[in-house]
Amino acid sequence: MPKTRRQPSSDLAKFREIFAKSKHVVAITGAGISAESGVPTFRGSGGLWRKYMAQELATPQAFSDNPSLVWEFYSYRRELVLTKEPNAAHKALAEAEKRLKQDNRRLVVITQNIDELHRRAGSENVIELHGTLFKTRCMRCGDIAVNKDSPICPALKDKGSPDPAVMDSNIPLDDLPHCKKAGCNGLLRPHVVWFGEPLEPEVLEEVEKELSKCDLCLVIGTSSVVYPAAMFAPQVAARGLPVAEFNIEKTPSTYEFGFHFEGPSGTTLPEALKP
Ligand code: BJW
Ligand code: ZN
Repeated sequence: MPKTRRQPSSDLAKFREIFAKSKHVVAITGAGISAESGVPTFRGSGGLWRKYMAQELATPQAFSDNPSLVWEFYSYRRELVLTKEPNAAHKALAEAEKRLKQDNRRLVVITQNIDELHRRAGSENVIELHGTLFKTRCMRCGDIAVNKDSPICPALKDKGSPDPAVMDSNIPLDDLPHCKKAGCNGLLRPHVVWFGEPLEPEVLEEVEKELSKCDLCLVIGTSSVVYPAAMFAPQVAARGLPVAEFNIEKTPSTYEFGFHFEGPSGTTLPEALKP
């Protein structure tokens, strides 16, 4: 016998009643929220993991095998994101955060995205689970530095994204980004979380704190398949709290949530969060 599934509600008026009374809102976001800004997702049509094998670009092994190839991928994405702007969904979250704050209420964004579009939209309470495209980490001294250079180094200028048919790149190691700390000169890597790497403990502690206090959770534009992020909203739902998903399609977690609003978040979210 198939398990009976409880259909989530799409009653916007009911959601808005709950939102109006909520004191502490957590919004978990993924690549889908930036899709309407022109940033590719990972798993949907046109997604990066449809074109590339994740293990060839987003693992520590991939970086140690071919740092030049991995840097091409991240340098291309840095340059792309610099040409993009936050969309109506990013702005709706930033505006709601400000509005709630005036009322001594709180909205925090927990994002899997590394594009910084939430910050550029004006959100202040942002937890970046998987790091950011615009920080580097030194493989030798561990220094983490903000880096918005465009291009990040001359050798990566106009390199484009890796060719999926070739998946090779041979920029000499010396020409890749290196640490500027006195006497170090170690190879830099993007300060992002790859598969098989743990998320930073301080980041997870912050997430835990926010989730334990929240009384409403929004899940926006994520396929909810990558852990640990995929378990955050189901944990909130399991405490009997309202969770609302905004996505163009259903996900493996949809039936655990109270609300599901189907459609592009640039349209559905501003409507749901408007004053
Ligand atoms: C729209 C829309 C529109 C489109 N409007 N919606 C437990 C069980 C099973 C596996 C694991 C487990 N625990 C750990 C694992 C392994 C692994 C994992 O989860 N694997 C799964 C794939 C099975 N996790 C890890 O390895 C993590 N590390 C970890 O857990 O460490 C533990 C450890 C402890 C101690 C020692 C060692 C390890 C790390 C995960 C890192 C993920 N990294 C990436 C790439 C790096 C950053 C980058 O380059 O960008 O992060 S992978 C990629 O997926 C990226 C994303 O942040 C992440 C999530 O993707 P997201 O955001 O959900 O995007 P999509 O494309 O999947 O979905 C888009 C959605 O939007 C879709 O639903 C669309 O429908 C929707 N959409 N347009 C609204 N307009
Ligand atoms: Zn260094």
